[in-house]
Amino acid sequence: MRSTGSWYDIADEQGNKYIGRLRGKLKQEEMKSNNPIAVGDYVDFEIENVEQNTVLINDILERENYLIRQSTHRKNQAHIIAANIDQAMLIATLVFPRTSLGFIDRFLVSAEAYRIPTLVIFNKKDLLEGDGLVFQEELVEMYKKIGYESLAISALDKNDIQKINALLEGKKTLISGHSGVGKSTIINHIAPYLGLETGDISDYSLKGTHTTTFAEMFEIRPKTYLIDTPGIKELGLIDIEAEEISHFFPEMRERFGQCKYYNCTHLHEPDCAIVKAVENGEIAQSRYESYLSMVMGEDNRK
Ligand SMILES: Nc1nc2c(ncn2[C@@H]2O[C@H](COP(=O)(O)OP(=O)(O)O)[C@@H](O)[C@H]2O)c(=O)[nH]1
Ligand SMILES: [Mg+2]
Ligand SMILES: [Zn+2]
Repeated sequence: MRSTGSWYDIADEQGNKYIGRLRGKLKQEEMKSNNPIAVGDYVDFEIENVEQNTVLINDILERENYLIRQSTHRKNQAHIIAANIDQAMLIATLVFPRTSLGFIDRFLVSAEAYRIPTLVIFNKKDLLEGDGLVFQEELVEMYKKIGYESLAISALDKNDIQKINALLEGKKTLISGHSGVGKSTIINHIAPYLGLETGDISDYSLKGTHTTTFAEMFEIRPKTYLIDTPGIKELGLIDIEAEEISHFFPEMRERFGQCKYYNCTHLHEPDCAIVKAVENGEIAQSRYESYLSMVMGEDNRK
């Protein structure tokens, strides 16, 4: 459920809670593979001390999937954020703070690469009006057209919270998004008893980002889990070549093989099906721009 370095919070099938450590031998193997245990992992454990409720973790079961985050300092070292995730819920906002479309698309590419279905939620709808609202609605429609579940909501609206709640039912959902977009507020409305700390908008913009980087999983009702990721700014990608990036844009993937050249990069080649689709409006300009900046290796992480 949670990791705090060398100790792990563990729950069994009956909901009993333990704190555990990796068995020495396992620890060594894990160090070698640089593959630390993560929130959402299934483990095999045995009781170490009944009174103190401590256990020893014997084994980590094979993962269905996992997400990593990019290490800010060491580019080639990855940290697993969470494992065995059913879906990711990306919370974005168009104001206070503004999430860039480049960031959203980067997140979606990572999630595609790890085969994790993603919901794109635009929060703080109540702060928009007129053209802002129209633009937000266009974005929702654009992401829906590509195949992503997408909604514009306000965390202050009970009906909207109900909609989000329904999307979580029976699943293990990773909640992600920039600091200040309202993740904790949304979780608190769904599960008030968790009492997560929420930030004042001025707090995070002045002080920068949080320092906590441990993900935590909450069972909000039987079989329904939320994974909060405080301080995790972006997902990492390992081993994706520039030529592969278009495979993780579903609207480009579905046009695979339709370009004149088999190895088309969709940048400057003649008779490119992707460029044509952008020109006739079938592929959104903003998505193509995100593609370009990823292929060029630009930093569009904000
Ligand atoms: N107006 C408005 N404010 C919101 C909404 N959701 C969250 N907030 C505010 O935005 C700030 C940051 O929210 P928080 O939940 O801490 O964001 P987190 O960093 O993503 O967990 C807090 O002051 C919230 O009260 C919303 O839908 N509308
Ligand atoms: Mg928070
Ligand atoms: Zn092409």
